Amino acid sequence: MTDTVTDAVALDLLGDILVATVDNPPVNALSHAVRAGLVAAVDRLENDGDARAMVILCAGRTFMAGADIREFGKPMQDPQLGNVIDRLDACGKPIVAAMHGTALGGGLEVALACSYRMADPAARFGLPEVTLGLLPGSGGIVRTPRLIGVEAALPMITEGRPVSADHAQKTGLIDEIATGDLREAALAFAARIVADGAKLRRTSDLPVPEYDRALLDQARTTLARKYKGQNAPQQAVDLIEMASDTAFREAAHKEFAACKALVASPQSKALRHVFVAERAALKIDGVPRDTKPREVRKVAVVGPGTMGRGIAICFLDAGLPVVLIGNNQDTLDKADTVIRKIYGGQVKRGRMSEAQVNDRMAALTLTLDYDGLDGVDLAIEAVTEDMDVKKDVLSKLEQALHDRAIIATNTSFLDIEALASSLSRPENFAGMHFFNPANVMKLLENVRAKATAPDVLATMTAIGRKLGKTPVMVGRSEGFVANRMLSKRSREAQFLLEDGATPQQVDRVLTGFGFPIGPFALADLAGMDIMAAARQTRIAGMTQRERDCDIVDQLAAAGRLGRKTGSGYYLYDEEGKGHPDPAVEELLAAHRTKRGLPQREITDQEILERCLYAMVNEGAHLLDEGGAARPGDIDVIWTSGFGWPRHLGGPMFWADQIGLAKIKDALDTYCALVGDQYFTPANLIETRVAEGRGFFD
Ligand code: 3H9
Repeated sequence: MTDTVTDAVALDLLGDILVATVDNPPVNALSHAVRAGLVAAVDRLENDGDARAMVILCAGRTFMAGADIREFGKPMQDPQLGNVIDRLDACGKPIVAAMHGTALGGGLEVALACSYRMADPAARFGLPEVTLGLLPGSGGIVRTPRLIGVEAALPMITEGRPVSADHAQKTGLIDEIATGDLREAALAFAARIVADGAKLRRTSDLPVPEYDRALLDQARTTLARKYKGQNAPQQAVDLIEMASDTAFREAAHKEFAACKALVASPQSKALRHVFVAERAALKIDGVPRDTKPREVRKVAVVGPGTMGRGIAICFLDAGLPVVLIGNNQDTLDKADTVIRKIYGGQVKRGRMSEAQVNDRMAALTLTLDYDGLDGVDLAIEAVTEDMDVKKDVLSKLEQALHDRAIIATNTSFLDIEALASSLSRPENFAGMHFFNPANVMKLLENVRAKATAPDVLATMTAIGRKLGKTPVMVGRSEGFVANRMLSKRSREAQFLLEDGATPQQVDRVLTGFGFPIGPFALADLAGMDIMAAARQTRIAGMTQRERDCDIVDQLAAAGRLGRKTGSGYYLYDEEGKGHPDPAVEELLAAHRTKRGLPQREITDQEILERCLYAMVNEGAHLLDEGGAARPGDIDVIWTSGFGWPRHLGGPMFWADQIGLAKIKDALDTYCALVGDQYFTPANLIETRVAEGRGFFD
């Protein structure tokens, strides 16, 4: 008979095996009802003379995926996860964890405290707490090295890297991989344990196996580079070291104390914010959650240039056939060569086999016309940024495709409504703004137009996920979200040079903040010719000062095209390392003299505030205009696509931590210093400050 001990845990006694089934959708997080239910299950196992062993398994799509993130920051109701784990560990009868889906964080810690672990062949196991700025706080750090050794435990704990069932069995993290039905296999496994004398196996009784201590310092160095500025990975290494030198109980207390302290840390709050914001970004206003996406079986991409080729690769990699349409044979031939070269690189790096490349190339059709579009359910145009050219392509696509096929534009700055107006089925139309290189960049800005049908919006989000991207739905606005905010940072970086800063000072401040690369080193990487051309496309909309601030053009004219010519904002040595160049100082000094701009001492604080507050203010303008739906969406865009450090939560979250009142004061100061047209606070900032609120209150 099933005994429901809490809303989330049910018990069944099958012969002499007690089965505890956790059912807490969507991911069986260890919320209060689960914790209380597991304690009740251990009580029953200990007190029921008929029960000789227990199996813990989960209903639904996964084993427990960790502590309930929504409970963090609130007073945690007893029993705490640590108490649950202690009860499992101390139980006098064996317990088998039977895992499927993803056993993560606290979920894996539950399993580690059981005597035996078995899993479905497709299950994955991980301790992703560091990705939330936390540490496994309920035994993950003290038990994993005891079970599998420090070397295998390090990447799991310090980087949150999940492992497969095969890997887990090889290292000893799990005992057995189930064949057939997991529940049946777990019951048979438990019956064998009982027949064998119901022996207990406590991970807490094991010693940490000997290991090479140099591994710890190597990990510290690698993690400092990979997770620059993040505290949790470094602390994880310290705690692994502590756990190998400290008695189990004391080590477990220290582990919990460290995790608890991190829950309250600004970095963890920021990382948890991004986790939640990424999921919220998938929910689109006006699109009910049960909206069925349209089926996409085949894709067409128009324009075999850099963007079109990258977009085609994205779909081929996701297993969809692609028709790539060009307007002359040369560009198609070039596309074929470049795509093969990109795949060749993957083969060289061991990421793909020749057979996979052949399959993908066989799924690619290169064509000069729109005739072969039968069965195409989604077409993306990636032709020149010219309204008339794009309109022409869109209407050709509309004629060639079936009535429910989705047509998307990859425009970066043209008006989405003007493009929609050229179509007779605008409900099928939207934007899909990929970033270069499209096959690498995670961010995908999907753009909704007024008439886009809800199931088209749902399809674009679903497709984004299928491509392994982070899709964020944005609205009509000039330049959309990422580029538009970036352009404000770039503007200020340029103005700061005019006012007296050096490229290296600006880059140092922004990389010190946490960006992987500064704007000027990035420009040198992209190429000054490309930067100058991009500037020309925007020049009509620029203010007089922006037009006059033509440093990019001057560098390009001087042949300083960046890394590729050995000089740009920096001078590059033979190893490709950039150095400050007196010639750039001279060019800047001459520019200031010509423009009559006095050079002044610029502080690091001014650089940071002008570059980043300008972005925050633009984000607020975008929210005012409906260009972005939520401040969290902007944070997802910037953390997934443009190098904003994840542990600082994105520009809007960061702004709230500083306080909007302080930001508004600074914006007012820069209105006086730089100009009202650049720094007038957005309405949203004004109203939120007046109400004493932040973006997220
Ligand atoms: C921890 O365990 C600390 C302990 O060591 C110590 C404590 C003292 N809690 O991602 P999805 C929700 S820290 C609450 O779209 P998928 C999620 O918000 C935790 N809710 O699905 C979403 O809700 P909604 C360590 C959670 O199939 C829904 O579930 N664990 C949690 O693509 C579906 O999520 C982790 O860090 C949670 N822990 O991926 C695991 N997890 O539908 C974090 C998810 O309302 N989770 N939700 O938007 C994941 O990595 C993925 O969610 C998972 C499923 C792989 C499980």
